Amino acid sequence: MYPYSFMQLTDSNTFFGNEIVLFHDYSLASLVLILTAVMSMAYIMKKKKYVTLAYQGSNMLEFLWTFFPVFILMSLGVPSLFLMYMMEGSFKGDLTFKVVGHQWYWSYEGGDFNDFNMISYQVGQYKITPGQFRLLEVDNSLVLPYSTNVRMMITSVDVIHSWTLPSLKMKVDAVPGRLNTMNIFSFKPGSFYGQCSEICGLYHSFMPIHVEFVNWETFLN
Ligand SMILES: [Cu+2]
Repeated sequence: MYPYSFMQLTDSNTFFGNEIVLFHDYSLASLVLILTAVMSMAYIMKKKKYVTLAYQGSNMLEFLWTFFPVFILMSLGVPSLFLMYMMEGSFKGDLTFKVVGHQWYWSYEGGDFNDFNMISYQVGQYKITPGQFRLLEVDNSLVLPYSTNVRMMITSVDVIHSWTLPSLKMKVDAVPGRLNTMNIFSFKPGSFYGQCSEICGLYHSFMPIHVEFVNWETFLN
């Protein structure tokens, strides 16, 4: 039996992540509202034939069923675009890291630390120790400072992968020949897991992502 919270999105650890969760809830509420309205109107029209006759040639009805859908679409579109530009903002972060997708592992390079170069493989399911997560643990996890703007540049060297961290509400396609940018800002220290989210071949399920957020002092020492 799962706790009730498992049915919802994971708790987010970024400011825009909270906005995304709110936007998701708002969209879902709008959908339920529309579905209820349309279904009940269909039901009423089927039951009472005179309703359709009473509104024939009604300008007010024409106006309303043009105005409300436009209003709903605007209320979905504006926050959606706003969130998209907020997440992909290309301002320079305090730190920059490069993430490279490979078949089937991730490698990380730190632009601000010339010699930082690391390969992150999954820990096989027969090698994990008690307390570790099956299929999610990696040998070298990426350590980042929390409460800091970190700019991640994501690319791939073979096929399309996707670098994803659900609790940071982050999902960026790693496309060969292209450098995609996204900012990370975690307001909490912690250990976050993710998985490649673009079907990339035989071992697609076995290239997990593990990011640990620590404070600056721990990060530098
Ligand atoms: Cu992949």
